[in-house]
This record gives sequence, structure tokens and C-alpha cells, in this order.
Amino acid sequence: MEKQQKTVALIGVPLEEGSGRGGCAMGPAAYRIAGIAAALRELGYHVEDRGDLRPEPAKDLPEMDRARHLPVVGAFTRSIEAQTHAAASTGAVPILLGGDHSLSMGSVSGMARYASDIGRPLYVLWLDAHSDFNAPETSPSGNIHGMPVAFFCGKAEFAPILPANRPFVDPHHVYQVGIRSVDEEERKLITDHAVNVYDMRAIDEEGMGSIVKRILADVRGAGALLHVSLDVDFLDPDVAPGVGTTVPGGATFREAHLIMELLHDSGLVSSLDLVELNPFLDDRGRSARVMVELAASLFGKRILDRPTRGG
Ligand code: HAR
Ligand code: MN
Ligand code: MN
Ligand code: MN
Repeated sequence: MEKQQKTVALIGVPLEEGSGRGGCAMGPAAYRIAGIAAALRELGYHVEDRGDLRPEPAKDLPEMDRARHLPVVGAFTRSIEAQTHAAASTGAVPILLGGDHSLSMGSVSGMARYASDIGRPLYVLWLDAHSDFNAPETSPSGNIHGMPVAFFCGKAEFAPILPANRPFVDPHHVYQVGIRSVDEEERKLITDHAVNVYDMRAIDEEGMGSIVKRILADVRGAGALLHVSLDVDFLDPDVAPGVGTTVPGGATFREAHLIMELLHDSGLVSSLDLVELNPFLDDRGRSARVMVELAASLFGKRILDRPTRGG
């Protein structure tokens, strides 16, 4: 019998207004030049490139000092939510080519709606130097890319961006790995809401493999879908310099690949964000290529075939 070919939907999100600087809008182009579609086709997927989203700024959303460029970010959120939900509903795996991290307000909300349609919970694996759990009232910068986790958990609403009855993600179903930069008030929020945070010290002490295996066991046990959100600054700046918010002491090349390999083997991943790539700050395309290599590992590229081990 012929194996059914899995479809991957590439959704370009040229959004940088959530980040407070220019450059992330060039991200989708950089991923295409780095060969993301070919890399996935080589692994046997049917790849549909759905082009770039270009919504008009939303006229019904206000300009806010504490949530900068809300009409632009909100318009993208609506369009990303709809496109992500539509792609997942046809059985495809949506990959969001960012774009700054505010795009996850739309992608995760769209996946949460899809998960609720099919009666399953949505878990989120957040690979980032930052917790991105600010609300307009707590943000030191007013940049919305520091707020998406609070938004999709229903803990930050700026103005009616999505319908009030949208499904939220339970903060306790969010697993953050690689964290090393958290603002003062944000620290209290992630503790109060019981977000599962594995900071860099936890990775140093316990090892990436054992942490990720534990997370995947939780997801499997819950019968959940898993959305993965990969921020370039999760990686050490020596590995991936093409990002506006570098923080020293990040994940190594191998730690990042190991996560992707374990995610692939788990078969649990339903959707992926690649965010915060800023090609203007990159070193001859290095960060774009690393992100494409990581995506390939997540979709099954491996060094050698391995015997199936228990657990
Ligand atoms: N916590 C800071 C703020 O809210 C910086 C957030 C930076 N976020 C990203 N994505 N680069 O993780 O402004
Ligand atoms: Mn982020
Ligand atoms: Mn970050
Ligand atoms: Mn729970």
C-alpha cells in the first residue's frame, strides 16, 4: 500500500511591528532562499507554499503606547489565526515563517480552535530565551512580541482582536525551554499561572534529552496536540546571530537538534512557528540556514537510522 503523503503548509508572515525594529519582515524570504521547501520535499512531504499574508491594518483597533502597532499586529493575528486553523483542518501541518514572535498570538489561537473542534487539548512547547508573558500593563517596552503567551492563555487582552469566546491555552500546558531573560513582573506572572519553565540552568543540570522526554511523555499522556514555537534567540548568539534580542548562554547547535530529533520521533507535533529571524542582522544567511536545518530535523532528517528503543 502506498504511504499517504503528509502535507506541510508554509505560511509566510512578514510581520516586524511587534518587535520594535525593522528586519523580521524579511524572514519569510530568507527561509525560502535557504531552501525550506526543498528540504521538506526531500524528506517526502507534499509542500504547499501559501505565500505571504499581507492584511491591511485593522481600523477597529486603537493605537496604544503600551501595545505598539496594535492595528497591524491585530490584523495579522486575525489572518494568521484563520489560515492556521484552515490548514490544520485539511490535515496539513502549518509552518509559520516569521516574522516576529507576536505572530504566535494568531498561530497558537488558530491551533487552539482546531484542537477544540476535534476535542483534544493543545499543548505548547516554547523554545525561547524569553517567556513572552507580558501584558500591556507589565511590558517594559510596549513591544507585543513580548506578550504572545499571555495573549493565547487569555491573560492579556488589548482590545477585541479575536472573538471573546476563543479557546485559550491552559498556562499549565505551556512548556518553556531555554529561558534566560524574564522581566520582574513577568517572573511573578509565570509563577502564579504555573507555566512549566525549564531555564538554562535546568538544561545545564538535567540535560536537554531528559527534560524533553519528560515533556513529551506529558503531552502523550494527555492525548494532546503539540504546537512548537521556535524563537531564533533560543539558540546561543554564536550559533544564530540573526536576531534583534540576542541573550548569551543559549542552546547549543546539538541541544537544539536533539530536541528536534526527539520531537520527530514522538510523532506529536501538529504545527510549528519559526520566529524572530532578522536577516538584516544575520551573518551571510547563517541563522536562516540553521533554522531550516532544525526544521528538517523536526520533520525527520536524521544522522543515522536508530533502533527503536523503549520509552
Ligand atoms: N521581555 C522584553 C519585553 O517585553 C523583551 C521581549 C523580547 N521578546 C522576544 N521574543 N524577543 O522572545 O519587551
Ligand atoms: Mn520570543
Ligand atoms: Mn526571544
Ligand atoms: Mn493540566
